[in-house]
Amino acid sequence: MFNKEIYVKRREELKKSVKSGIVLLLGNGEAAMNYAGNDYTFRQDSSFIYYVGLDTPNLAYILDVEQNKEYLLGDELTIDDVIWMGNLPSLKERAAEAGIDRILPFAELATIIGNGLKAKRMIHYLKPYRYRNQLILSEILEKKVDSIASGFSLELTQAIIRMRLIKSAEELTELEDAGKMGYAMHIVAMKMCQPGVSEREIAGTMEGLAISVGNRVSFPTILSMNGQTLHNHDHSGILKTGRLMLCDAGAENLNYYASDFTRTTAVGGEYSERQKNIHNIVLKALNDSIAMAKPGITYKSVHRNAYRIIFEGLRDLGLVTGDTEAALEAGVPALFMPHGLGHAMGLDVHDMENLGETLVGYDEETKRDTLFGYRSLRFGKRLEPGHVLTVEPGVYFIPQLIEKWEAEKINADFIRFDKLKDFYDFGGIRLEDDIVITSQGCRPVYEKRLPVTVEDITLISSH
Ligand SMILES: [Mn+2]
Repeated sequence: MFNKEIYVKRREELKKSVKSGIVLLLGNGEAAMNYAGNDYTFRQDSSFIYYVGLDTPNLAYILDVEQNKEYLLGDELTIDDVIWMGNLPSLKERAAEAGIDRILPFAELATIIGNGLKAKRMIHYLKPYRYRNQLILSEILEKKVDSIASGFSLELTQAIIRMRLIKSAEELTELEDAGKMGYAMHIVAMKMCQPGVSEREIAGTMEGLAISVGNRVSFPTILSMNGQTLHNHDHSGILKTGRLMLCDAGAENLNYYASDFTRTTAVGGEYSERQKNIHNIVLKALNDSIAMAKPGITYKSVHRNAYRIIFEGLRDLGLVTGDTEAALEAGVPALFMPHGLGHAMGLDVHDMENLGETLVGYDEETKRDTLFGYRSLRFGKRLEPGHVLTVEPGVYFIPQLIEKWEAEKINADFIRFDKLKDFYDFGGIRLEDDIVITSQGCRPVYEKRLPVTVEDITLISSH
């Protein structure tokens, strides 16, 4: 937790962006894993963390804009809580840590919101992503559960997105710390990437590292020889010489900030000519994207440029053919990279995705594309200093997708389907770094870059 002045300042700024009504930020509760009392590790809501900083369950924050009063709602621990779970500071003391003077029992939430409804005041809440919070909102707002999601406050959501997207100096320090954790995890994975080692052992070791110094992994680790499956959480494989191991993983540090890196390592550090060629195309797309990222440029244009590099690289290898501009218009590179170049990152690895991916990543000026591949870009808008983004180009050979395009003659003029048959056992390569946009361009979030060239990865993994 930062010092309380930071939270006070953030809430003052938030107050300026919401004209009237009652702002409600619901913290998270515990979530039962297989029975009540055997819970998933507690994870506080990120917006609650951003404005209040307290990471214990069953809290809520209320700001009455007109009355200029704010409250922390929660319940004091019972003697049973203390016996089983340990002592905690009182609610009053916890509120003071966040710079909040007024406390109320959690049950008062219904009264405050009920009175607000009677007075026909606007109740600003964020779209819930957990059933518990959906049910609480349904009850206190006296609305059906299925109408809660659509009734969120756009005004509050957009105000929070504006603030959270620009990372302050103290946030960048936290992100750097998460980057350092992610770096250590990936170096270990590269070293362990030897024939006969199981994917599970490597994924488990990485996760162990994350929880040994921080909160957890920032998302379930993607680690597989079958890197063509973009979010592959199946770790049942045993590494084999000749294959690639794609590993996309990151850490959440003790203050909830995330990192997210991807490296693809040849098992035992031995790359074939074909693997080197594809790796170098992805590496060029990564490096050129980083070189291009600066204030004033849309991330959509950086994504398109990455597609250009991938198309031209694959054309040099004889896998595609034709004019670059025409291929980009037709979305040809999406066959090989059916995902976006990157996303915002912060307290969430996909920052604020719960508030609405398109609200975070697009605006009036930059609209989301509808074409396959382009439409998967989570963040497309103009870059500003303080934005933190991932850059993660990839090239994959997904046999089912290639066969679908071949059967349906999709972009058939551009694609050498005959040549692609040889690549059905290739898997995929993705390389991902985390950057922060500066006044001039961008810099890595964590100063040390993971080995990224074939030569440097080989040095680590063929020891
Ligand atoms: Mn990512």
